[in-house]
Amino acid sequence: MKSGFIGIVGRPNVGKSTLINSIIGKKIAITSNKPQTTRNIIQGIYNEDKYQMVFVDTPGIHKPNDKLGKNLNDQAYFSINDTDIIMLVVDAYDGLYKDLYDFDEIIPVSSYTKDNIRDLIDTLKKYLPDNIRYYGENDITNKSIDFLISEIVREKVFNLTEEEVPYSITCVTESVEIGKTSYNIRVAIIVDRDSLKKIIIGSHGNMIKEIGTSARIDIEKLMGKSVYLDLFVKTVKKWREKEKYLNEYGFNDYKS
Ligand SMILES: Nc1nc2c(ncn2[C@@H]2O[C@H](COP(=O)(O)OP(=O)(O)OP(=O)(O)O)[C@@H](O)[C@H]2O)c(=O)[nH]1
Ligand SMILES: [Mg+2]
Repeated sequence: MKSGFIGIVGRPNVGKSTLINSIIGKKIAITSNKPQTTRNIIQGIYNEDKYQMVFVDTPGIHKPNDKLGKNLNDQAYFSINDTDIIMLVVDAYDGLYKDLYDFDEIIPVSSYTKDNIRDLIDTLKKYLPDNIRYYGENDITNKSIDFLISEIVREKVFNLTEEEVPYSITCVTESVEIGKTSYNIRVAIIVDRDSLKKIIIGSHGNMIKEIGTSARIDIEKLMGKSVYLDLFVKTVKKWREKEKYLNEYGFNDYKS
């Protein structure tokens, strides 16, 4: 048995979360074509008979302009200190930074076509330092179902809205109830000012309907059962600056 923790780091929007999903073979981290999508440290657990690799997705390192931004960088740096192997992800279009550092390995991959993903996994096996199983062999992430649900909703907002809107919201799963044939799930979309409520709801409720429909499809895949999804929008002024909300929404979990 060999095991270890592998930190996935890099600039925003280079494909870190897409890579972790491709390695694990399931969508555990949300992705978008906008920077700063990932806001939490998310572990993806890859299992084989004799191997367990814990991949740690991190927020992209960037120049912060609010408390949340600073916190995202802190999480990324924290997880670098806490892993056995560091995998720096760069966009191949930016060129391979071979002279940047004396890397042990450089492996070109595509998360879309899965080119070289197998090679990447096999190469990493050489560097695993531990010999215990950290998680059950059927576990794929350390995050709760509630967290994964709220992230799916946030992904839809990220992909369906523009400019500052994706950055001004967060999502919280308020309840998950098991009914006879389906789950009843309530998720709050938190905005930092009332004017954004209108944008999230959209004219005649079109936007929130679209967010809800696409989120429900992904949540049903995750839960394996039909889902009734109830979304509502709530204003919490300046939640990105308030320690209380950053704690409540899980952005300070890495400190404990
Ligand atoms: N063509 C191509 N695009 C990719 C690949 N991997 C990721 N992308 C795209 O790159 C964009 C960013 O992907 P993410 O996985 O969200 O990037 P990230 O590094 O996690 O971004 P942050 O969480 O914001 O730091 C998305 O539009 C992806 O679809 C790949 O292998 N090939
Ligand atoms: Mg990401």
